[in-house]
Amino acid sequence: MADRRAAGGPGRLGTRPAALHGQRRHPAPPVADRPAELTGQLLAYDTLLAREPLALPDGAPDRRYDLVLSGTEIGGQSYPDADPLPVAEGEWVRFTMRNTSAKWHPMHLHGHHFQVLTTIGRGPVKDTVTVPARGGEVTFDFLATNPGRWLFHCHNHHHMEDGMVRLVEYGRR
Ligand SMILES: [Cu+2]
Repeated sequence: MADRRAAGGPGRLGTRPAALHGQRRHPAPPVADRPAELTGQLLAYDTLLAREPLALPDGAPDRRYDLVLSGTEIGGQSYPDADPLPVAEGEWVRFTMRNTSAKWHPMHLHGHHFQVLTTIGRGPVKDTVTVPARGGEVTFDFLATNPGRWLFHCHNHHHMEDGMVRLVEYGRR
């Protein structure tokens, strides 16, 4: 007979290994089950607008980078053999990323929030954005108002280890 003290009781050490070894309390649902969430609307960047958009000025960005994401490189360079992406304090900077690889890349910029440019307007404000595989393209804008040496990298850490890292670097004017 199973020892109930070992199988239950909040806060008792040793209960989880027992649950992993055959004492399942929540059996898998039937194969035909379909969670209600799957019939909902799938949100995409193009369906979201920012409640609090970045304070971007009128006109056009001061600086643009068009960056191909290859899976090991950002803009043709692979860290640590990669140049920083220079910007200047106060600039409005636009990054356009085009993913030529077969993997999705969640791209993360340290030290800033950026605003995703979408087909319906001023999209979500984020610090990480996913660029879909096989030709996916995402553009975002940020304001260079936080001088420093900031990592810009894929947040899949094995891609990061393969070199998908650049620095965004600027000082005070
Ligand atoms: Cu990646």
